[in-house]
Amino acid sequence: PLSREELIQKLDDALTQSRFEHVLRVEQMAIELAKRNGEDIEKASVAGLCHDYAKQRPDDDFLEVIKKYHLDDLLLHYGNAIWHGEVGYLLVQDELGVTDIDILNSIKHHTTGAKYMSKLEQIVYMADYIEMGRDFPGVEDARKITFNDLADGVAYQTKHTLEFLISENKPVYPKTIDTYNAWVNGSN
Ligand code: DGI
Ligand code: FE
Ligand code: FE
Ligand code: FE
Repeated sequence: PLSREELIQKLDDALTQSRFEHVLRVEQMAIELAKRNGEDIEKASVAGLCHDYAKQRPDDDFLEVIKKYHLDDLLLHYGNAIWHGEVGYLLVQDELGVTDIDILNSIKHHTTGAKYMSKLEQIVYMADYIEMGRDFPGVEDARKITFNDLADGVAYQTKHTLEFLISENKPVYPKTIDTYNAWVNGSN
């Protein structure tokens, strides 16, 4: 596997400066949440660093991976916002040599969440939302809630993201609804 230094170099090459700085902050927040929740620090570091690796790739790169791996045609109705995680984790696997399935799932699910999320998946989903560079109304509440209880943080983000998508008339990916039903409504 690549060392942290080698990973950092690849990410610096793949991302804009501001996106690169975001992934470094997500790494720091993922490590903080891992410490608070008894999760593996090294895995949190790698997952935090790699979560947005594919964010700046052209659409054609994702379409190629969708074809190569025979992924669900449903993906074709969405775009980069969904692809960079849901498809991008395969680029992290193939290009960065990450093999740990928990890390790969954390990257896959970092935008939409999922019905079932491991501790590490929850950590990356939340670290992306509350990293110290984020400043949206409610981010302080989100940090407080997440530091107190990771699953409560997942519910908070999921509810607010769904409200945001609806208010903007954006298409909601089915997995985002699954996450809502499992983590917010709880009756799934
Ligand atoms: O990559 P980041 O900007 O760090 O953050 P992200 O990957 O969590 O989210 C990227 C965007 O994706 C964000 O504006 C919210 C949006 N998003 C989340 N769920 C859905 C979605 N967009 C659509 N269209 N559908 C979804 O279900
Ligand atoms: Fe992302
Ligand atoms: Fe996110
Ligand atoms: Fe991100």
